[in-house]
Amino acid sequence: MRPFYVTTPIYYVNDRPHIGHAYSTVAADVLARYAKLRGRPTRFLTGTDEHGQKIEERARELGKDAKAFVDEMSPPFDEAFRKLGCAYDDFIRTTEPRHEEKVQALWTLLAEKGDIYLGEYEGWYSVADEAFITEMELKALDEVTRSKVRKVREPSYFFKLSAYTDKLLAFYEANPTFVQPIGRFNEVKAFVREGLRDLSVSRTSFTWGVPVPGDPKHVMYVWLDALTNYVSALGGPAAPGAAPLFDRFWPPSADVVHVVGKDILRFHAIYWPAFLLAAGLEPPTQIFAHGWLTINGEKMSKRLGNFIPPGPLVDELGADVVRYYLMREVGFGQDGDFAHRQVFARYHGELGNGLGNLLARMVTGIVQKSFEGVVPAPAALGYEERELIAIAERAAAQAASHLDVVAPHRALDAIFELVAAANRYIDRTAPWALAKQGELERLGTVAYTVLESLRWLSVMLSPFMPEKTAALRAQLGLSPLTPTEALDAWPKAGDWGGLAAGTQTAPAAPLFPRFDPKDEEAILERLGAAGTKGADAKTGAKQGEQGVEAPKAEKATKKSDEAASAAKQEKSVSESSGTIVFDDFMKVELRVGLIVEAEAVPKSDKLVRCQIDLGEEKPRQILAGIRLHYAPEALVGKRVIVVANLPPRKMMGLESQGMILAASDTEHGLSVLGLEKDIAPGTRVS
Ligand code: ME8
Repeated sequence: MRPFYVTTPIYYVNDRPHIGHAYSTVAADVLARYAKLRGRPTRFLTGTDEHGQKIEERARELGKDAKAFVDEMSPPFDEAFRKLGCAYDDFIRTTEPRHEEKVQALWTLLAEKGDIYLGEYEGWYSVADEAFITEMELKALDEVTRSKVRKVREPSYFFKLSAYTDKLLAFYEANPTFVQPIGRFNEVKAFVREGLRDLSVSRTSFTWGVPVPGDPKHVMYVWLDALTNYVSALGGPAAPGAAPLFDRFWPPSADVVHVVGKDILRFHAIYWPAFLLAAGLEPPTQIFAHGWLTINGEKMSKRLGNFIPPGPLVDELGADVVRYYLMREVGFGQDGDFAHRQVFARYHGELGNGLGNLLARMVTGIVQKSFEGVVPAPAALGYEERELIAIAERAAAQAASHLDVVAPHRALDAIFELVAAANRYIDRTAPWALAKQGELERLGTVAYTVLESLRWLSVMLSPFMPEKTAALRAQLGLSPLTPTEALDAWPKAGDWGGLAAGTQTAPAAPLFPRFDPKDEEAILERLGAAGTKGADAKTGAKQGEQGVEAPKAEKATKKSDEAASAAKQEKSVSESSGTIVFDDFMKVELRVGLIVEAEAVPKSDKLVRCQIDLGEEKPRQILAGIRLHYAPEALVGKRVIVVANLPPRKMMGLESQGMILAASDTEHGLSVLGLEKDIAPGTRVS
């Protein structure tokens, strides 16, 4: 199996760790845990970026020696990430000798190649972003960042970035998924196509950095230093055979994904591959640039005092709830909002009512009472069981394919389809009634089917919630998962039945105990979020994407203004017109359906009986009052939108298992809602 290496940005130690840092690191941890589960040799790196003018100045402001300052500021990052359950293999600090040596080695390779020359830099330098910026970019900056911009004129070494314009474009062409999401890749390409200027890669006006080999008056530009961490942590650059980790986990041997925020895409997608190409090394496989988080609709800023440290959240809710929320709330790649009240909404809804109840209903409710806590053997499988197994198989296949392309939010969507389906299955098969009637054989089948679904869920959710899934497995009587290299543990079609009948379950406290509203308010109070709005004020992931041109401070500010005003607008709408919250909308399960059969219902002039493929094991029968507007045969082959979670309803003695959406007006009559593209049957509409 192909090795996998995933990294986070290394974080500047001028500040304390906050939820934005946690976001990138948790995402990388999920990817690493997933790869390990699939049996891939996996390595996961995070760390801290400790050189540069910004940090030197911060230490000076505090009256501290720079080294003493970074030694004090780096460990809290490690602690915060560990507390979030992030299981990296290495934590690199750029002040470590193992790193500094390799930065100098990379410099030497670039110099030997003839790509470095001595000149003079005259222009603007943004200390906040540690970036050389143009006059135009300067104008676009917000006030705070602009106040930290310096006019610089100093001797400087330059890297011949201009010589890499065409090489980079050719590289992008040959690697069409090098940057994700694709919209951001297009912006990178457009930027490079404009032509690149040589890049200043050393500074002489301060000393807190890695000395340039042979000319120690210069320290290296902090981004050349920082980017090198991805290889220095593997012992590279190094000749083949000299650094086993580098040989194993850097291309061409491995797939490498750098998870970064969109604010630092330019450095990763342009400078970094250019340095590597110049040094004769392969660039990473992919840069995934995720979006920007606001907090309760506001930009995180010192002024607002809303830098949310992850620690107190973890103390109150546990690491897994925070991890789950971060991965679930915002489409990975899009901007979004971290809203404290929304954490509770998801906690109570999907985790408590969805997953937690499923477990409790079965393990504590049925298995304990009717089977003395022992997993029963299933008897003959009926349609309901086969349907649930098909849903489990589909969820597993879809979740895997989403995780393969770094779409953790979509993977969770797919996985929670199984949670919902298993709960529906319980509702439909009514195990309590079976218990009452003493139908133990049938009850055994139902219990087994739910327990096995829970086992599948414990595997698929383990990258997201390692602790909770271990607790879930313990209740099922299973030991924690131990990913093994070369052994793919992801559930697949044909794996159904892995839970051994006879296993002794171990009912325990609820996985996601309920907080009553008073407790919830008390927690919010302690987290300093009592005055924040609920889910209806959330700005969500609807915001546009940002370009790569402008430095990050400007982007974040502009974005947050939009976010804040969007939040305000949404709030006033919901207060004045009784709109529903987003979660209520999501309760309606809209799906793409393909009409495979349609016939008129005898004795009815309105009803058409349709068989609609919803991606389930067999088509559903749905009755629709559309005969006056559509000839039944004209409906066959149409894709329609179906409300898929309505209770079955009888019409003219026939059961209808859903509803087709349609609109009508007097001019056109009725039209069923369709799709412009052939989206697969069963796909959720949202
Ligand atoms: O840029 N939303 O470090 P940094 C989402 N040292 N992600 C956020 C975020 C937010 N509001 N705030 C921060 C640096 N992040 C350099 C990196 S890499 C070789 C050197 C995350 O401390 C996001 O991943 O400013 C962003 O890219 C990173 O923290 C910036 O961290």
